[in-house]
Amino acid sequence: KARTTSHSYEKYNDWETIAAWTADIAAQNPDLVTRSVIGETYEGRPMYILKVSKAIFMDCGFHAREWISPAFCQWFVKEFILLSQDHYYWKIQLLELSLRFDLCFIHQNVVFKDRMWRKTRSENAGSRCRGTDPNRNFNAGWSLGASKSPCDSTYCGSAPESEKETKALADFIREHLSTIKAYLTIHSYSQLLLFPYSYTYQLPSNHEELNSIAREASKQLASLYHTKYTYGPGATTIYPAAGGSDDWAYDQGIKYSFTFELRDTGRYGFILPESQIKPTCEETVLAVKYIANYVLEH
Ligand code: ING
Ligand code: ZN
Repeated sequence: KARTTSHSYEKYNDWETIAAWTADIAAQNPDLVTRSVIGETYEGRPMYILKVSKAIFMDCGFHAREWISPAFCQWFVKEFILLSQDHYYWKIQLLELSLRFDLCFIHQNVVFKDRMWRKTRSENAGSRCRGTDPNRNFNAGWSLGASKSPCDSTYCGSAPESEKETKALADFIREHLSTIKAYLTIHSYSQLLLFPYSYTYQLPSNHEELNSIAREASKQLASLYHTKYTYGPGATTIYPAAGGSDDWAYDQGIKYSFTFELRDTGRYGFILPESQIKPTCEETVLAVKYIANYVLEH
């Protein structure tokens, strides 16, 4: 019997609570969920993967201040478990849907000292400033137009994969390339659905397909609360930026690679009230389900 414990899915849980939850949810649903560790953060916290199945890889919590992102991963796992009880409804999806969720909580304890912290926590040689932007640290046009100053919030790091966190994630994806069909990375905020490229204005070979998937996923998302998403290649839709994980995953051969920027568009920004966790997660589930089903059918 599937169980989702007494966890609070409509709160911003701290790292310890989320870590304990990953253990509980796996222990209580051994036929549905497996937990493993892919590495640890600079400050020594384990990086957990919850494997629900295997064709889609989704990560949450890249950036510390984007609290809605881990909240969404928790919600999605709960939803998956609850819906899996209804075998009739999920018959097709359950048989075929294989999802990997990386719950990659990079440094959430810091969050309580500096709510707007974005980067990793590593020390930078010769600088008083800490941290590298994990989403500028992948080997995808690395350092092109990115900040080379350790004090900036988008510092690209001393080398591609210089950070333990990005190295662990990249290693995991490289090892599982043959099974991962889609890569989804959850950020906030701005209500955008982005796809490659961000490091160049060139369009990927399946641009039209990615564009139509994003169009339909945005439509599904809006069907619940009319939340309006903008979609398109990162470089022209948000800003040119090198070293992002979605571009890197795409260039590794994962042809369905998307970055979500969840609610809102700036009224609350990173400080999205807890009252918005439920609607944000409900609508985003629709878009992720659409992408998952599309990918599994192609
Ligand atoms: N936005 C992303 C960032 O890292 C992004 C946007 C996506 C950049 C993909 C590069 C590649 O800046 C947030 N909110 O972090
Ligand atoms: Zn982010």
